[in-house]
Amino acid sequence: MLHRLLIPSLVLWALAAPAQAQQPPTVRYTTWMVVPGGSAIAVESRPYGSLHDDYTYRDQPTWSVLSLEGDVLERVDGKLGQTSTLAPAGPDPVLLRLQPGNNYAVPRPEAKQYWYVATPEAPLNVVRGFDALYFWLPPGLSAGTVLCHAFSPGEAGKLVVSDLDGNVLADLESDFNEPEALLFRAPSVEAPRGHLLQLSLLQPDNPDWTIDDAAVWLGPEIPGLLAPTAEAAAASRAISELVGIETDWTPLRDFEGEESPIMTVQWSKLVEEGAEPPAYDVALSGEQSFGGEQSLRVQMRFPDDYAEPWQQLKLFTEPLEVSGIRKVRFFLLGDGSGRQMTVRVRDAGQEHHYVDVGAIDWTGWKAVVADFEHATRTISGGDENRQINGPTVNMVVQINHTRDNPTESVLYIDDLAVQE
Ligand SMILES: [Ca+2]
Ligand SMILES: [Ca+2]
Ligand SMILES: [Ca+2]
Repeated sequence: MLHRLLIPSLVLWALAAPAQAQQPPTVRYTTWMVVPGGSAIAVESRPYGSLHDDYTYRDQPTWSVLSLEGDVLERVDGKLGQTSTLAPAGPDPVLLRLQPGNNYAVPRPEAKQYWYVATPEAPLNVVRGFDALYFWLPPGLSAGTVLCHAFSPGEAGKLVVSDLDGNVLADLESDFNEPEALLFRAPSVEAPRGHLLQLSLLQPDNPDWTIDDAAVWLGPEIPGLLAPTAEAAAASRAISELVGIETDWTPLRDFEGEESPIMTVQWSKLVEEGAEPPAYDVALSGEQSFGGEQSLRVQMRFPDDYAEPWQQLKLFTEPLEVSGIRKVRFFLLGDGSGRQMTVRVRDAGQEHHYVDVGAIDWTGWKAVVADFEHATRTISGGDENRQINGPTVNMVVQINHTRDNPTESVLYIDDLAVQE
């Protein structure tokens, strides 16, 4: 998992800005933080019985300091109910891995700025929620998602995203027995450096529910860092770069207006004569959107007696002006159909680059990222220089159908962006 979080690079950064007084969150299981080197971190171990006097866990609490390359620099076996102090040497930022197991930990860094990691791979495992943590929504995103999973029945929560003036952008109260995403729209004010937003996880209003254990993470489109202050959230960009989270996306198409950027729609396989062809309908739609008011609606429907073992729907964009492409990202409203998807780029030299982006095994909006730099990719034809060359490329979204998949899917695509 470390490799997904980290990239080897070390940079110094200045510490500034005062912290706000706030009770720090209580964490459980395994939770990661990024903290500045050269300042101490007090980690308090709390037994499970401090909140629940009906049970005792003997789990050994363990606190580790790791370099951003993933090397363990310090490891402390804590004592249940006692506070340990970690003292990473400065000045480079380090990762803190807190493993209280089934018991609890309350970390208190001495530094003014620090960050809780809250990614799909490494969520913040928090106990009884938190009033306010802050995050940075990078420029170019008109919306984002926050996810929560409180797997125990009866345990629930209320997620609230607000701006720094306390205006609520979106909220969601749920039992979160399965992971659920809260979709929020960015404030409409111009923000060339991105938005700073506040996240709360609160006691639900439903009197039958209580808040206890919950995993919280930011959608993959947002650097997965939650900070104790807005000032620290403003420094998330630099930290994101240190831990290998990309933030520089160039928006290409938002699927607003009248003209669809999809130029051609095709099935991969021809249908035998006399057989009923599968149907598709691909058009801009106001039914759903990730950003703005519209998205691309993609419907595909197969006859019940469809005999082919597989088929593939291919959506070709119009020429897109880019100098090159390292990554492609778009948002997809999934239907849980399990259909496999591939993103292809045909570059200006007629070279085809393919990356499989996995199965649509989710519902709701989620970022889909095709990494043409690092992921396993197939390249064929064209100028054979194995690079995606501009000045224009065509992108192709390829959606598979096999006999295991349902006979109908309705998907929505929005906010196509690239890293050049
Ligand atoms: Ca629950
Ligand atoms: Ca849109
Ligand atoms: Ca090429």
